[in-house]
Amino acid sequence: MNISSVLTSVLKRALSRTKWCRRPLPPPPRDAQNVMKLIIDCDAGVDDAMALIMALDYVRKGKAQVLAVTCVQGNTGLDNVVVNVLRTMNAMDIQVPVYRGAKDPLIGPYIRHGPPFHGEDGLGDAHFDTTPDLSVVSSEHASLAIARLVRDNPDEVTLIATGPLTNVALAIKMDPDFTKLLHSFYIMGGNLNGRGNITTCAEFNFHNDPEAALVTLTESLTPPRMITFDLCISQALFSLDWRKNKLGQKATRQARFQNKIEDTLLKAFEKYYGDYSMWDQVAVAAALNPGQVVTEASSACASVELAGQHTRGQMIIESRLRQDDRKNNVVIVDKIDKTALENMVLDAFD
Ligand SMILES: [Ca+2]
Repeated sequence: MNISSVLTSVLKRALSRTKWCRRPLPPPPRDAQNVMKLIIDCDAGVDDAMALIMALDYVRKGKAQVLAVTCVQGNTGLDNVVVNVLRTMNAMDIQVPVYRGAKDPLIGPYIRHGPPFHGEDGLGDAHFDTTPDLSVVSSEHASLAIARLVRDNPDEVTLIATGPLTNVALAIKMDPDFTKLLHSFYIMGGNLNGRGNITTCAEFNFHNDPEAALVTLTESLTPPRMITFDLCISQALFSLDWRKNKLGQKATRQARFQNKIEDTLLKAFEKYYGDYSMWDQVAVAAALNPGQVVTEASSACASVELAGQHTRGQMIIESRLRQDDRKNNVVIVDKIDKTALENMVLDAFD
């Protein structure tokens, strides 16, 4: 094979993932009152907290209704996640329904891999004098609630998953058809090029529960829109100076809360990344405002490695050309408008 044919082959391969869709994603539907309906499945988590504040900002502005925040193990254990979600809502002084979900991945117990990036408690081990009122948490399991709420609001709900996909996969296994009734579905998780952040080859959310990620990607009847690790560390980077001296100078209650829980994490950003990266915030921004935030997206056929010694949890994209039976099952968000993301973050902390 000469150089020219090699280049042609590489180019064709690169285009093979992108030929189905290269346009901004359409805005979510709004009801007669112009309110979009959200379910947020999260493992809060410092970036989940900021993402939740962004969604609640849309609630206080009357632009969104959060039908449920469903909690899953991940950045920390389930009990901490529930408390962290309640603390975040208290910081915004907005209460929405909260549900407990899976305390373990589908297979095997909850295991902490490496030092906890978000602190032992998931919110940077910041000290709080009060404990949220846990009696407000619903007795219904998160997975049941996800399927029920989507069925109660057909074609209206945007599901945003910013943690391991355990709750979502359980919901799919119990009620596969509910995913057909989603308006849209966003996932922060997975990677494109075998570069990981929890292992060499895997992104944290997928590595935490690879079986759940596989079920979700291959069995959801609404293709999820993927906010990958690759996207976040290449296009959602802000300087630490911006984080500390622009966002960090906001004086609202939610801004003081975020500064407090992120204090330790910022030191980790300085040490490991050199910049401030957003992850879950990108998924929520894209879901709330896809017309502005998402500037390029492409359909792809994705799976998840379950067995690899080094690659368990890695997202796999089928890119061979001669795969006529390939079924695209995800939409990869390729490019975002960083300014739109920045403005949404800054607005949420006003
Ligand atoms: Ca998360």
